Amino acid sequence: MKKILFIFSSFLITTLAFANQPTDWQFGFQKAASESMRDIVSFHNNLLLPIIIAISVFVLFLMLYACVRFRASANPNPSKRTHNVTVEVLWTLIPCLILIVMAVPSFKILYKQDSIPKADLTIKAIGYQWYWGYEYPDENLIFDSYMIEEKDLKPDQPRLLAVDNEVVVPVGKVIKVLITANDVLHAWALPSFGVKRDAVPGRINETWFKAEKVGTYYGQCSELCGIKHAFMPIAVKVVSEEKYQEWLSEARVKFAKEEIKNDKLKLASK
Ligand SMILES: [Cu+2]
Repeated sequence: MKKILFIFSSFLITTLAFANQPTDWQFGFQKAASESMRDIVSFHNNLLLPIIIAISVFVLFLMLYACVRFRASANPNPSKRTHNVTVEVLWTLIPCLILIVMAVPSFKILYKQDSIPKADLTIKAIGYQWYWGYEYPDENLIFDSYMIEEKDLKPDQPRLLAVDNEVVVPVGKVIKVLITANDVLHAWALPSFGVKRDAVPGRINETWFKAEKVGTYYGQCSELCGIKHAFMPIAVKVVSEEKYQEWLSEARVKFAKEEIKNDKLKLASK
């Protein structure tokens, strides 16, 4: 009993402390950090779960009822009936209705995610075997983002998720993400933002998110892409506008895509 209580309490505590990455004993989704993910979670919790539970309970009841009511000892001469029009119409119509009830809100969420509002910042994510490369096209930035090996982890860095160069974005801004790949299929996915898009060589996919809370959010490549598929995590650091500007002025020097002129360099480092 003590063990169960311990597991339960540690589950609660870790869930609260690290809401934006997978946790031990996690049950369900990671905590939502964008409107899009909140939509997904409420669709799942308020509509899908009740339907799933109701169907499971109903089927279980039918099976138990059939086992007891039509057991061999109670039915020495089994019925030879093969068709029942009413039942057949019902078991076709009711599942159709259930699917329609599920499809309407599901498509609403899909279309909402698909229509990208006016972007405040555009980022390009490029999948490589096996790491992610990022570009900030409007800021002349380009950098690679590699997973930190287990032996090099700092105490607050999560294993298999922490990277050397995180994507830094300002909080409360619409971030448009252009996603592509250089070699094979990858997928850029961030559960807390409800974002997942395939990275396809020769094609640019796009998605967007608006992070509502400051913090570091982790995701992973979600398309089986090769031997080190599990070792190309995605880390997005959401910061305040001032912190973002600070980072930007450092990054303009550190990650400059094209050579910057001296006066620009001076400006950037100010
Ligand atoms: Cu990949």
